[in-house]
Amino acid sequence: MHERPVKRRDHGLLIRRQVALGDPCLADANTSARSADRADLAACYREYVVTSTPPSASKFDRTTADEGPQSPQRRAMLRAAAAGGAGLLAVRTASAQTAASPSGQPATLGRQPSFQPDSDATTADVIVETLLAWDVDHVFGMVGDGINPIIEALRRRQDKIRFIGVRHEEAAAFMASGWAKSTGRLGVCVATTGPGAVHLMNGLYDAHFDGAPVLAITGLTFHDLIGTRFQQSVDTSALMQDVALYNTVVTGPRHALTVTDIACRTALGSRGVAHLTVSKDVQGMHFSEDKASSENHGLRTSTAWSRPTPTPARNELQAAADLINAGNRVAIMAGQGALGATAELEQVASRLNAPVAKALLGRTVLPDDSPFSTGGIGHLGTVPSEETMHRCDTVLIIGTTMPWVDSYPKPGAARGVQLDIKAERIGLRFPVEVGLVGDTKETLRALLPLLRQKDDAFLRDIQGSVVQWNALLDRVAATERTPLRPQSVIRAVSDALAPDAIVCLDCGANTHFSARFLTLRRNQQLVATGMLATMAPGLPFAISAQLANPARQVVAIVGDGGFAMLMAEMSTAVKNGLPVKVVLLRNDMLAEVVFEQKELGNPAYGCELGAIDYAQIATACGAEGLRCTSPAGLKPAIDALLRSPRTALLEIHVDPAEPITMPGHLSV
Ligand SMILES: Cc1ncc(C[n+]2csc(CCOP(=O)(O)OP(=O)(O)O)c2C)c(N)n1
Ligand SMILES: [Mg+2]
Repeated sequence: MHERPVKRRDHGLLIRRQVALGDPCLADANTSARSADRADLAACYREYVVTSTPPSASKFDRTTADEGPQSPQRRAMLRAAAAGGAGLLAVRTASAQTAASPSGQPATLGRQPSFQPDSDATTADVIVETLLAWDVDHVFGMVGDGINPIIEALRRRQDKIRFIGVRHEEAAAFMASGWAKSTGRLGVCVATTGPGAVHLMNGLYDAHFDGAPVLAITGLTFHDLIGTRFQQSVDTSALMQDVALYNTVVTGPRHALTVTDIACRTALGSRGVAHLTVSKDVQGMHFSEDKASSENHGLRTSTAWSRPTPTPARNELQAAADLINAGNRVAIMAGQGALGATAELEQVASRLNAPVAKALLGRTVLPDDSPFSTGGIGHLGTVPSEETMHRCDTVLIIGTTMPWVDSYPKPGAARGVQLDIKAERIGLRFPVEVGLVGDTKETLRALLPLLRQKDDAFLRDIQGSVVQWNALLDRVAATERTPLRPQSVIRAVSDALAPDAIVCLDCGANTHFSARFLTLRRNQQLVATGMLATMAPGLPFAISAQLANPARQVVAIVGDGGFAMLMAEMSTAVKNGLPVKVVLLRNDMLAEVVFEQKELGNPAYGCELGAIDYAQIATACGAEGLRCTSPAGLKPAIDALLRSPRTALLEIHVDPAEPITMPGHLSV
C-alpha cells in the first residue's frame, strides 16, 4: 500500500516557538514556561533531545518521515515518563498538546497512516499502531486474559504510548473521559471480556452524555465460542449499543486497519464514545492469516483529520442578528460548547452589554470575575443568573442544554437564538426562534459584525445584583464553626488555588458548594460530570488531567461517599508519581440524598456511611494524608496540602447538616 509523506514536526522546537509567541492553544506550555518549572522544562528539552535513541524494531515498516508520536524524542520521553520522570512528562504532554485546541477538539492533524503492516502484524498491533497515528499516547485500563494480545502490543510500544493500569475499570473510563474533557483529545480505555467491559459502562456514559471523545476497546470471547455460554462471554457489542456512536466487532487485522480509524474519527468528529470489541483469538491473528473477502481490494481509510468548524448560512446569521438587535435586555447563557471561544464570547457580550450565565461544564468560558459573568446557573447556580434569565427580553443560548428548564426565561417572556454544533439540540430546553448550527468560535466571529452596540442599563442592573450576591457568599463563607461549614472550606480552597489550577468535581452536596463558592479565574479549568451527574469521577478525572497537564496544579474536590467508591485509585496516582491533590469533604453521610429525601417529606434512610479514616487510606496507598477538623486549622491544612510535592489528600470534617439550597434560598 502506498504511503504519503507527512510533515516532520520537531515537538521541542515547536513548543519553544509557541511558548515564546504566547500561543493561547498552548496553555500548558505557557504555564510551564511561566512557572517555577521553567528551568526544569528547558533542561528537559535538552535532555530528551540528547537522549533520543533510534527506533526499536517494529512489525511496521515506516516508509515516511515520522510524525510526533513516532519521533525518537517522543520515545525517549515516554520511556522516562514510564520510569516516573515527572519533568520529562511535562515535555511530553506539552508536545501532545500541540494537537489540541482549547475548543475541545483537536486541531487539524493532516496526517496519513504512516505504517505498512507486514505479514507478522497482529490485529492488536494494527489497533495500537492506529492509535499512535492518531496521536494517542495514554491508554487507561485493566489487564485480563481477554485482552492479552492488546496489552502485549501496548507493552512493546511503551516508549510511545503509556498504559495506565487502574484498580477498577470504571476509573479507567472516567480517566479517558476526564482526559478528553480536559484536553479535547481522544481518551482511550481498554478492558477485558465480560466483567471488565461491564465495569467501563458508567465512565463511558459520562463521556457520552457530555460529548467527550472516548474510544473503548474491549475483549470478546473466542470467535467460535460466541453464543455458547462460554466463560465471560458478555455480548459487549450489545452492551455498548446505547452508549457508543460507533460500535463494531473487529474480525481481523485487515478489518482493524479501517475500523480503528473510523472509531477514532467518530469519537472526535461526533464528540462521543466509539467502541471496538475483538475476540481474544482474533486479537492475535496475523495479517498473513487474514484472507481478504472478495470485495475488499486493500481498503484503507485515512487518518487525515480536519476539525469540523461549520458556520451557519449568511441569512441565518442575519436572522439571528435581527432578533438580537431588536431586544432591549439581552442575556447570554453559555455552556461547555463555548469553551475555547472566550475571546469571541467576550466580544459579543461587550457589544450587547449582555450578562452571561454559565452552565457548570462551561463555567470557565468567562472568568467568574468578568464584568459580564453572573456565575453559574440552574440548581447549583446564583441569584443574579436567575434574575438575568427571568428579566431579559432576549436570550442567546450558546453551546449548552443546561437541564433545569425553570432557570431559562419563561417561554413567551423572551425571544431566543440558540447556537449549537448539534442540530438536534436547537430548541431542546427553550423554544428559540432562530437556531444557528455551527462551531461556536467561527459562528460568533461571523455574528459579531452584524450586532449593534447596546447600552449597558440591563447589565448595570444585574451587576448590582452580582455585588449583593457576592456579599452574601462572603458572609456565608466567613462563618467559623465546628464542624466546618462546607462553603467556608470551598472558599478557602478557592483562595489558595494556583492561577492555572485544574479543579475536578464529584457529585453530591460537595458539588453544590463547590459550584457556588469556587471563584474560577482566567486560565483555571473545571472538569466535572455534567449530564450523568455520577458519583466517583473526581479522583479519576484528576489523575488523567494531571497526566495531561503535569506542570499544573490539579485538585479534586470530592465527597466521602463518592471518593469511597473508587478510592483505591489513590494508589494509581502514587504509582504514577502524580502530585494530585484531593480535598475530601467528610460528613460520614450521603448528604445530598438526605436533603432530597427530606424534601419529599421522608425520613433519611440508607444515607449513613460507616466512618472511614480517609487520611489513613491515603497514607496506606503511599500518599500523604492530612486532616482538618476546625476553622483555625483550615488555611494551614490547605496550604500544606497544596504545597506537598506528592499525591496528597486532605480530609476535612464538615457539617453534614449544612443544606444544599436553590439559589434563592441561600442564607447566612
Ligand atoms: C453512581 C451514583 N450513585 C448514586 C447517585 C445518587 N447520589 C447523588 S449525590 C449522592 C450522595 C453523595 O455523597 P457524598 O459523595 O458523600 O457527597 P455529599 O453529598 O455528602 O457531599 C448520591 C448517593 C449518583 N449520583 N451516582
Ligand atoms: Mg458525604
